[in-house]
Amino acid sequence: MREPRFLQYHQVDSAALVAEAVAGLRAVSAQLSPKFFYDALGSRLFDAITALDEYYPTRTEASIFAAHADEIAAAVHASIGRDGQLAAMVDLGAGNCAKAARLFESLRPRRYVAVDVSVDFLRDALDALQRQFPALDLVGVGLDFSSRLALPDAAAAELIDGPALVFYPGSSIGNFSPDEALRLLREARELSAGGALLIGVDRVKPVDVLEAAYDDELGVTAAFNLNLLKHINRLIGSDFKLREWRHVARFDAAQSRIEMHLEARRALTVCWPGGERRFEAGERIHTENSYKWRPADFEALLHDAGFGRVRRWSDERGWFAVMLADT
Ligand code: AVI
Repeated sequence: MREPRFLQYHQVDSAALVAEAVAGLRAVSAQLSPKFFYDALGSRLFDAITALDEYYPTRTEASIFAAHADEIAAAVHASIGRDGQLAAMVDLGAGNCAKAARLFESLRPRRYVAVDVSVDFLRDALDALQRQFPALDLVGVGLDFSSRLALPDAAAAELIDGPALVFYPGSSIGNFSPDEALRLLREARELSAGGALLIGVDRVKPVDVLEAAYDDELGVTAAFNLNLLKHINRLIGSDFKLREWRHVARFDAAQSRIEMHLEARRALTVCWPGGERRFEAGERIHTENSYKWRPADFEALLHDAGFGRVRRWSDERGWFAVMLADT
């Protein structure tokens, strides 16, 4: 049996993370990057979010892949397949690799390249996948592609040795602003080496549905948002008290995005070694944007990024879209 290979190109630089968090707290409008959600507890809370009744994206996307599996596979093979096989499938933000693995039988990739910020997240998942798919060439790549998506030249030449399918599910593209999304899509097109992109995109829908998805009755999303402050306390030694903050999630129709914030319940001061920040009652820390797209606008973005033909699948309610873009 083959063994998965692991390549780490990104080391987490904790001094840079501390500097980023402190700069965000000192900014006139305080902000903390959504990457601070994902400590060990935050990742588990996100998994719990995906199981909530109100959080429709994960289950709706899965239903689209299940309902249109054959059609999607046929479209991928018609675009880039060779003899019914794909040279490579590159999974961005692969996590537990489950979404990609569900497509292996229909897509039949020769190589699966799972990209995530740390290869350690990928080890267990790839070891288990190798037992299930002994002939598949499995590669885990540790890379933070949030500011730039590119493999070192030698790795790209070795791993992407034919037109590849870049897979970016889960509406993670929604956590990028339109300008950042355009940059990432251009880089994904480049990485595919003449292949295609299969991407999950969350659609604009009634505000009550959107706001409930990001402010659920059980308070799991509130816990996910507040947990960021615990992570920051550990990272920079600050003294955020979670009971003094409340979770806020609102849809901004003009920007077509859900915004998540943490709001101070009263006037307070947060201290950390070497600094402090006063917050007035009601003052907020901006923690996340989640953009919702009209399919025509997202298709236009794909064309701006250099992609050609785009095919699209949706659910009956028109809440989510899976798009396949040819290069
Ligand atoms: C990871 N990302 C696609 C999620 C979203 O829907 O924007 C993160 C999330 N934030 C709150 N709930 C889920």
